[in-house]
Amino acid sequence: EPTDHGSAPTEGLVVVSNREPYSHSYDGDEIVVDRPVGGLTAGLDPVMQRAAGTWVAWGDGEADREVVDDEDRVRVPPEDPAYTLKRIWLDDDEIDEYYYGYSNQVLWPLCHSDRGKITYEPRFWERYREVNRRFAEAAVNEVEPGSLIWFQDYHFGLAPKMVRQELGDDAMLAHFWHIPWPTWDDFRVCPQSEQLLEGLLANDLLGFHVGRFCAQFLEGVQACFGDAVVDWDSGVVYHDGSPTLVKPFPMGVDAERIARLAGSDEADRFWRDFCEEQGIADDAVVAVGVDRLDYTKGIPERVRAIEYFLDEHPEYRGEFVYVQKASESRSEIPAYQELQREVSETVERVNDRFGTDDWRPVVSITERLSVRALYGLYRYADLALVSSVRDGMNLVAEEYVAAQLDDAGALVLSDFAGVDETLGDYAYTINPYATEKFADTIYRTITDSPDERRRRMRQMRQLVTAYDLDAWMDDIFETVASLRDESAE
Ligand code: GDG
Repeated sequence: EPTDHGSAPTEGLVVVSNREPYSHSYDGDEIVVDRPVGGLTAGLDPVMQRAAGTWVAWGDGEADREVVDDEDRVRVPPEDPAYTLKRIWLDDDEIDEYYYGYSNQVLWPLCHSDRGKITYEPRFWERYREVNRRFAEAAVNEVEPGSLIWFQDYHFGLAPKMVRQELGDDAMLAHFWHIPWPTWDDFRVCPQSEQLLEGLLANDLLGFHVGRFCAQFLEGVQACFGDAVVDWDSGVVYHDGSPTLVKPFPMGVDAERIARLAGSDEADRFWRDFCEEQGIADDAVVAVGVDRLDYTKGIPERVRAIEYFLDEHPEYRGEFVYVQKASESRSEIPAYQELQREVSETVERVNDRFGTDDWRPVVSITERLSVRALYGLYRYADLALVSSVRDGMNLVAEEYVAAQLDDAGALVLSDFAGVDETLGDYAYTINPYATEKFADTIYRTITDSPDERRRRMRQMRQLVTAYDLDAWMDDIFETVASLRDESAE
């Protein structure tokens, strides 16, 4: 049943994100459109359709250029146009320096408190600023009186201030930062820490997944600017202009849709075929891990824990299978190439050590799965292993829970993932670096009574269903609406 998004803007919403909600590509000579498959873009699409606003995003690829008008706009969805997609083109240098450079080799490791992975070059920063300026200008061109501009993520740390300078106090600006915010001691490593904080403080509302990230942001602002005043009860910070409300909004998933698709025939079929192809026995204990291949996800740590588990519990050799669905990501960046090597070497070692003619402890899949296939994998896996060393939220944990139609599975969860704040009381908690305890927890999860596992899963399913993606968006839009009311008083 669709929610009505009571406080969602009904006109003039402008969304700014790096990825686009619809992308066009060539299928032979024909141009086809790929639509949003999941997560935020899919969830926001119906809101945008009702708000009839504009989505500003990076247009990637040749076919994307073919379908736009002379202002680089295209109306979407194609079959029943309801809103405007405004595409921003990035040339090779911009992709290299703004996207792979500042966004993913400075801000990403910085915000995940991994300073050893930061590669900083002055040209990255220059380009990040230029690209932020281009997106900001595009957003400014799209606003109508009363518009809300909603920025997504760390690609746009500067754009809010640029927009504010153009539009003044009348504009309503909100930003959701999807990754962690580190302590000030970690953040001040960044040569542009001050400019970034000022960029973000131009927002009326700044959202993070959990309270800890909000507190760390506010502490940073206080440490950086002598004149900043933080009201810790409300989360409002005053610095150089209008106030910013900093508030946690733990992101949810479309739990109802996931459950529906996890129960589909395609999901069943995928699972049956998959087990047959991979030689996974009917009564095997199957654990699953689903990630982008990213060094924040704790993948080598996870495989080492599995190795330790098989060392300690030889009775599970031949019985336990770990299915790793890891998709290649940001492969242009050396740290990611390094990780790919480390993961495949670790997997190979474990498979060589324990594997037999008819059993492989680790089954790796790298190709992208359809959502139905993915939800089938979630549904039938006995446990999910989420072992991030840092993670803004981690939607995989929530998706796994949403797909547990029989409440039979168990979630092994790192308490370094933001989602631990939501599900931590009922998940089996681990520290990904504590290999022995991680292995122990896998054992405990498998050997706990089915009743205990069910009890935990039922609680988690309730949480994930109650605070789903729609609830998350409503929460943000309601907060914006209340800020509007306040400023009108
Ligand atoms: C960032 C933050 C935060 C993966 N493989 C396939 C596939 N996926 C989908 C999953 C899930 C998504 O990718 C991954 O989301 P995560 O939340 O786990 O991680 P990040 O990509 O790092 O996202 C994170 C998130 O933003 C939202 O704010 O939670 O902390 O790092 O939805 O299902 N989907 C399909 N096939 C695959 O093979 N269809």
